[in-house]
Amino acid sequence: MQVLPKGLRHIPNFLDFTAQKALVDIIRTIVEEAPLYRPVMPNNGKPFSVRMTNCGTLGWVSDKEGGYRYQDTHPTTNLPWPTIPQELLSIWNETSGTDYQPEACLINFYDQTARMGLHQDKDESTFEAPVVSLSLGDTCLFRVGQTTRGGQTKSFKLNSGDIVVLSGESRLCYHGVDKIYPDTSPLLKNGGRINLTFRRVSEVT
Ligand code: MD3
Ligand code: FE
Repeated sequence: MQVLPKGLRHIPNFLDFTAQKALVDIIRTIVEEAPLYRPVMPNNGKPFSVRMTNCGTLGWVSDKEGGYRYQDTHPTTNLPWPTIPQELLSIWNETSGTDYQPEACLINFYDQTARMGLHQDKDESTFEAPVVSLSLGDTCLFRVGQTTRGGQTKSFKLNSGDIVVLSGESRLCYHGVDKIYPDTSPLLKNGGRINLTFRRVSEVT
């Protein structure tokens, strides 16, 4: 009986506190150029509890009219997304096991009450490439299930500095964030959690 999907790799404490601090400064400069905004659900327009922005040639967005998709500009500034800084590309290069680069880095910001329901990441044109995730700030309770809704799920905590690499079968598994544990990390002045997900969107040729 296998609960954790094949291909999921959790690397606790990949970054030490000093390296985490440096990345938070880098993320701050990205957010100055591409401010966090609150996406809404397709169809019903219900706002996400998570605020988001992106860097890369493509960024993930959601709105009522256009639905979930990738686009090359920020939805409120209409400017191209900032490029992915080398310090972030290095994380992909050290953990993804690929020799190509990600196109999108989605930056999710969770305040202490934010959550993300169980979903699959299926808006990319390729599922061959892995997804790499980095957690910063407060600890969360993360849940991963199977490739079909309603399958068995397993929960575990993701701490600041942890990496998760999703490749192979795990790439299309349902997953979500059930809760943030307030005040579990001193990294972010006002608390909360940042998650970066690096993604390949278009096919690798
Ligand atoms: C497991 N973000 O942005 S990242 C998302 O912590 C998203 O913000 C969560 O799910 C967060 O879409 C989880 C880790 C992650 C990313 C993709 C996965 C886990 C995954 C794809 C398949 C299975
Ligand atoms: Fe996801």
